Formats: sequence, C-alpha cells, structure tokens
Amino acid sequence: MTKQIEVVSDILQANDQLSLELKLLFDSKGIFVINFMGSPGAGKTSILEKLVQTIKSEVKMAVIEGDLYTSKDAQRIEAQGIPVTQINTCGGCHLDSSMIQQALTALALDDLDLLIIENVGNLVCPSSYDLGEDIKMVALSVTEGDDKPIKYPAMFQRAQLVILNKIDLLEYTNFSLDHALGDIKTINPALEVFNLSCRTGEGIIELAQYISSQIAAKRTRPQTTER
Ligand SMILES: Nc1nc2c(ncn2[C@@H]2O[C@H](COP(=O)(O)OP(=O)(O)OP(=O)(O)O)[C@@H](O)[C@H]2O)c(=O)[nH]1
Ligand SMILES: [Mg+2]
Repeated sequence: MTKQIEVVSDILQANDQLSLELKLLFDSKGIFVINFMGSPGAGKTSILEKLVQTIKSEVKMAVIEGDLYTSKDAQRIEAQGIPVTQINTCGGCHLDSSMIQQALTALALDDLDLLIIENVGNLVCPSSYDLGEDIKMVALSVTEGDDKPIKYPAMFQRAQLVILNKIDLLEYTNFSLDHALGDIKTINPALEVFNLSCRTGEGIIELAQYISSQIAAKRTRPQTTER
C-alpha cells in the first residue's frame, strides 16, 4: 500500500520537475500557455474554434490537442488554419509534461505568442499534472449540473479561469448560476468566470480580450527563475 503511494508521488514529482523546465522554455520565448481542461463534451474544442476565429489575425497561436485515440479535435482546429499537434494518450486520462515536451518538437516555438493545450476530457486527473502553463482554464457547461464545482473542487481550486459554457441552454436546465458561482467563489475566490455560448457567440469577445491582455502582461513580466 505504502509503496503504491510512493510511486504516485514520484511520478508527480518527476512531472513537476519537467513542467518547470517547460515553463522556463515558454518564458524564454515569451509564449503564454493555457492548459484547457473540463469534462468530455463541455465544449473545449468548440470554444477553441470560436477563439481562433476571433484572435488569429492578431495573435500567433498554436494548439496541442490531447485525446485518447482519435484526431477528430485536431482536424477541427486545423480547419481554422492554425498549427496543431495531436497527442493520443492511448487510454490515459490526462496529459503530462513529457507528452508536451514531445509534441513541442512539431511546433515552431519562435513564432508563437499563445499556445493552448486541450487536455483529455476529465474533471479530475488533469488538474494534478502541470504542463508548464501560465494558467489553467476550465470549461464547465450548464448541462453538466451546478453541483460539479463542489463535487470536483481540486480542478476549480487549481484553475485561474472558468468558462460557464452552453449558457444558451440555461433555460432548459435546472442549473442555478447563483448556486454554481457561490460554490466556485467559496472554493477559489480569485477565479475569473466567463459566461459563454459557442452557439450564440456570447462571451467570446470578452474571453479573447482577457487572453490578449494576459499575453501582453506576460511580455512585461520578469521571467520565471524558480517555482
Ligand atoms: N448549445 C450549445 N452546444 C454547444 C456549445 N458548445 C459546444 N456545444 C456542443 O457540445 C458538444 C461537445 O462539444 P465539444 O467542443 O466537442 O466538447 P469537448 O469539451 O471538446 O469534448 P471532448 O474533447 O470530447 O472532451 C458538441 O455537439 C458541440 O456542438 C454551446 O455553447 N451551446
Ligand atoms: Mg474536444
């Protein structure tokens, strides 16, 4: 039993070390990096499609797509005309830093302002594995239920930004915005929250402006030397 716990802690430690190396690399190149997480079907790829359409003329960006077996999401992003690399975890429930390190060999890092990593659809494991990112962003759709933040608190504790997606469907669900926001603020008072709909486009401009301001802020921040 004890041995098993040590193995998990070793794996996390090794990931933390590599994640720090990736962070230093991204900082040295001035690339703002987002680790994008959320349940299967929360709308991560749909949000990325809308975001790319909104900012690709001003921001040099690329996407790393994490998926169990298929390259369906990568094909959707490729259709938007930006560089994309696929990682297949072959059943693994999260991405880790060694997978990102490998995926980076396929990207021209000197030509990037923004890198977004779409993690495997899962509200639990991905939050434990840093990928050298600047922020963790979570998509929570209103069709999943307003109890999810309190049931899966680690994801919301570790994130900097949560997108409440599919807001166009709110009236067809019993999702209470007050309830969800109350729990989110209890778990992590500093969390930024954006209401969004990929169907109507509501909230996309605000999200794009937030990300653009973060990219600009990173350029003026001193680089990471330690964590
Ligand atoms: N009504 C509505 N449907 C949405 C919205 N966003 C996404 N969808 C739909 O939700 C489904 C799942 O969207 P995806 O973008 O594939 O979700 P995902 O989080 O990337 O899923 P995985 O990669 O499998 O984890 C698709 O049928 C989308 O068209 C939205 O804002 N409103
Ligand atoms: Mg997806």
